[in-house]
Amino acid sequence: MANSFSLDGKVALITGASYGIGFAIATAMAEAGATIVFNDIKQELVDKGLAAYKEKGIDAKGYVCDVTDEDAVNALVAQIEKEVGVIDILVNNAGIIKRIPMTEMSAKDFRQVIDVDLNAPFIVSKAVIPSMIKKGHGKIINICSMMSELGRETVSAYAAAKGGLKMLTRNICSEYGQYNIQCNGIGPGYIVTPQTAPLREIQPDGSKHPFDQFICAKTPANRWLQPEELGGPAVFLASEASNGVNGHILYVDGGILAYIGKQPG
Ligand code: NAP
Ligand code: GCO
Repeated sequence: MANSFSLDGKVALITGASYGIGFAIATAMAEAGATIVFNDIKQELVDKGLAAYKEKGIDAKGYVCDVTDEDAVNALVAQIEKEVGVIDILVNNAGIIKRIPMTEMSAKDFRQVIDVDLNAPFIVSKAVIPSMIKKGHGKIINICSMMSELGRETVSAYAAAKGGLKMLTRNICSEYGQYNIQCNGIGPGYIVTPQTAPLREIQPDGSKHPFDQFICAKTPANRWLQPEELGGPAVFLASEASNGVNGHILYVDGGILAYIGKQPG
């Protein structure tokens, strides 16, 4: 049984994986045997990532690439195929958020979030699928969100993108399942990373940020999750153990979506 979770001999590309969730997923995949390739938008982030992987004893390859740039992505995938091998596992992890009330948000900002969080997973998936078809298998994991299901104030673009990403996941499954490609999503709950740091800032009086308290009250586990808690679910969805799972969003949220929330008082 343990062998079906092995990623031995597999090449995994994790986008935007210098730190945070992408780094934790890549680390878990390396521990399961995969060769790790990642990209980030700036050289300094790639360098930071390479140093962090090295510290963990992982021989990762890092590249600078903006995932919204189709020509750059096609060149990256060709370079990886030449230097490392055909990509067996793609994790569309790179993402951005802009927390702005919708009526104050410019269309330019809205488009930028959609570009990184939705158009880019389309661009990168499109670039890797032809070789996956030729090789006879492939795994694509899209990093979705609570906002693939729920809305909240200030995140209209992010929610629209992550909701769209859930449906892109189901469509890739529908269109390419016949080629033994499984495309699934992971919907992280509230995870301790720099992206969510502003929501956890200690207040001037030393108390917890109201949003921090709100999330704990909404989570049966009563806490934020750590990036490492996404490692096991990601390895499962990248491995043969999940060959029958396709078009599914696996929410790793400490139970948020199952819970009405703690009653006040
Ligand atoms: P993050 O700050 O979103 O990390 C994403 C990485 O992608 C960063 O290194 C970022 O670079 C990079 N990136 C941004 N735009 C890019 C582009 N155009 N091309 C290439 N790389 C780009 O941190 P995270 O919290 O680990 O989030 C990872 C993923 O999980 C995102 O998709 C996020 O939406 C999703 N997620 C996060 C949470 C959470 O609670 N943290 C929950 C659910 C889902 P910069 O540092 O320069 O921006
Ligand atoms: C926010 C958060 C979320 C999380 C995550 C939830 O402002 O509500 O940033 O959107 O990052 O995606 O799953």
